Amino acid sequence: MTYTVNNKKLNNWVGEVARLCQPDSIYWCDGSKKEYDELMAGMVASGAATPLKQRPDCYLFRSDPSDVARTEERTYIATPTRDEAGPTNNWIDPNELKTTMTALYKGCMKGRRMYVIPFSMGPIRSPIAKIGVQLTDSPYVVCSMRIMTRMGEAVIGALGVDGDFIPCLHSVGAPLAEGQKDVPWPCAPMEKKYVSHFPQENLIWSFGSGYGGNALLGKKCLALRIASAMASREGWMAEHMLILRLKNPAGKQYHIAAAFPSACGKTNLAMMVPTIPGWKCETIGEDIAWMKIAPDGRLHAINPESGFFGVAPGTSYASNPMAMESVKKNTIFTNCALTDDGDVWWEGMDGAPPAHAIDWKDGHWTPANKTPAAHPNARFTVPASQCPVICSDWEKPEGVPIDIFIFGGRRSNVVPLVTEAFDWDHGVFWGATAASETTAAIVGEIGVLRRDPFAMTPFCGYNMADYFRHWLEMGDRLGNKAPRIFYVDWFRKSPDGRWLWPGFGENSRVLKWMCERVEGRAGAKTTPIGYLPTESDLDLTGLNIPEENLKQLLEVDIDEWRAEARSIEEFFAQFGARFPERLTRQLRNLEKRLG
Ligand code: O2Y
Ligand code: MN
Repeated sequence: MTYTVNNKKLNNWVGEVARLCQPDSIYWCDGSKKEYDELMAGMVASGAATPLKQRPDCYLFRSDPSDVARTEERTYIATPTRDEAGPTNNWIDPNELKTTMTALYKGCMKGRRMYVIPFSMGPIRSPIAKIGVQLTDSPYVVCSMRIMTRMGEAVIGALGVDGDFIPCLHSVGAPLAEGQKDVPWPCAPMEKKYVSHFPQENLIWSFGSGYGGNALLGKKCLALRIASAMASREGWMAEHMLILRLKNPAGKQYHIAAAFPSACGKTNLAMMVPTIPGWKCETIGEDIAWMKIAPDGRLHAINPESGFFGVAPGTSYASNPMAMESVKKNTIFTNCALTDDGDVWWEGMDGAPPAHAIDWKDGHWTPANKTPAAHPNARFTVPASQCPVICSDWEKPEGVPIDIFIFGGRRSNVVPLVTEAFDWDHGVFWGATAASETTAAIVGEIGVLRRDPFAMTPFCGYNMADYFRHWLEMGDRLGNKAPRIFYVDWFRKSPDGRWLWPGFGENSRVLKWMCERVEGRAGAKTTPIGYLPTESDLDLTGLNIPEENLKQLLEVDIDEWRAEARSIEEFFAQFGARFPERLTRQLRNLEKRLG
């Protein structure tokens, strides 16, 4: 160790875990570039990482084929009672779960080194930030955490002698016997994987997976599941939201936080290049927002992360030029394909596919192959600071004041391009009823409509009905300083399956309408589901879009919405007595307006 740790809770916990997991050695991470380079060099030497000739300081990793995404069915919220976790979470009694996992952790780090990673979610010492410490036996996780969080010695300084932290225990669950050769991506079989949260203790235990949200515990586990439970107890918000700053030609700034389920183009929207002349978008965050009511009475947001863990397939200069520019150096790629000239490639990248590549399973691949070269959930892990449109205030400790909330999902029908909520409660109703067609970001069936309130179903660390109540109460506290709420669907299709809206940079036209609504300048028509722009309320200058598309994008089909209301009623029923009456009232009001 190159620094001294005087925090008793931390020293005791590290000793206790070491006795249980029995690593060969313990290494305290300082967070330096030198340390990162040494760990990478070790992984290159062992065959776990491949340096990329075409991109400076970039590495490719291939995961085990069984360990490619978040595993929701192995993710648990262990509250004292099942009711506290609610119907949308997997629940196990905390004592039972600890007994099972303690047995798995026993000796699980034999033959490996245990790394201690002190990290801060949010700028170190920000009033909104929280400190975590992850113990892990994966050097890949250490390097990824260095990108995704503020990590190392500086955090130990901020923790001090008696500062508190969130303990995050992680093991890939693959001990090595004496002389046993390691595999490139060690992990445990599915039935031994656990991603466990103990919200009452602010504690995370993850076992058996080395991938993404299962293993980089600052992200989904801490910054969403544990933080959402803390936020509800402490009166703030931890949300699955991007944060962006939009500037109009006069230089006026609007801060937007938007929640979309996994793989709905959140990263693309966060870094969008507006097509409307004079408008500019700057990125603050692309996945998670932590928000507190500031002394000015407004909701201020920070991005608790310091990197992007973005989906590679589909990312191109056409869909997200800023992400493409971001990943030119200092990036970890996971499960992308390797080209013969030493670059990465994935489906949906610009240009023609390579004539030959090594696919994510380390096999030979040509365009004639039936399977994709990159896994659909292949990822890039990159410092946020490398994004060309990163906002100059993205690390402001007090955050930025939010003007607009957007909810959305991937719906090929029913939901219009954009709708403004009548008021806060109506907006919360929109958030609570959000739905999306599933994609490859999680293990499971693809293309099924799943209701995903606030895009938080996989990430809410307590009963979702209590979470809805928390949103309603935050609105009461914010009063007339509450952000305005909108709902969007960029993914509408015509009956014959064509996209109706071009999306990407053209979405700035919709954002412009929202900003003008905030200013009281743009018009709207009142419909049973909310305020909708008419064609003339949207700035469509220079956009060549068929009249028929616009008609479909901005219409409310009463019969479809009556069916939607019935489906919402069924969805709400699962929450039972804990469900807030104010949201039932919203549903009844919708039914009345639909007639
Ligand atoms: O954690 C994973 O394996 C992929 S899921 C993910 C990664 C980054 C940002 N968001 C998500 C998500 O599922 O929402
Ligand atoms: Mn996400």
